[in-house]
Amino acid sequence: MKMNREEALGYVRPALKNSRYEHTVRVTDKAVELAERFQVDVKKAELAAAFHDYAKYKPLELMERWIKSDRRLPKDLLDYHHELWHGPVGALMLEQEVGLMDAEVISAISCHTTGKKHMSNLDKVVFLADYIEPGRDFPGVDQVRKKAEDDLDEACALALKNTIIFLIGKERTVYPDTFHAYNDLI
Ligand code: DGI
Ligand code: FE
Ligand code: FE
Repeated sequence: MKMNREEALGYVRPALKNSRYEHTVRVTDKAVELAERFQVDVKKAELAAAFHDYAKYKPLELMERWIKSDRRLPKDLLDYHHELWHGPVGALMLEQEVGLMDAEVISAISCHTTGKKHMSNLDKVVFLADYIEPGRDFPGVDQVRKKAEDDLDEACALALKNTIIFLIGKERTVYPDTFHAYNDLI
């Protein structure tokens, strides 16, 4: 796991659309800023953020095969929206492809969409950076940005609350880990 920022971004770039790559660069910058603020390992935050959406455009059938065949991946992912798959599947793909062995980085990539119970501060930094990067513009994001200036847990709790309310408003399912993450922080 000896990759720097440029190597990691260079690795993910061909796997992403341009706009998604630009989002990834902004998440990486934001994750570094948050890691410095909240005393999280900056290099790990940078690497996890650079890689976080790596599997975003992988074919659904490929991701489905990974979920079915790797026993570390929860099978219930298949019962929920495929939008949730790219984190957990991407983390394990990267582990295999680039020998990204660091368990903390794998965890942060894995739970960046849904959160989970007992998130580490590294998990929270990547989750939050993805939510508040400057290109994001959804209702309530400025309030989360304000909280992120001084309280990592409160900022994550608010982001999770917004996501849960948004999903329920659209009558979409909410993955249980999202509730676990929320309950844990409240
Ligand atoms: O990959 P990004 O677009 O950068 O962001 P993301 O990984 O946070 O994915 C966001 C999408 O995932 C957004 O459309 C909302 C959706 N989402 C997040 N949590 C849940 C969820 N969808 C469902 N069904 N259930 C969840 O718990
Ligand atoms: Fe994502
Ligand atoms: Fe993202």
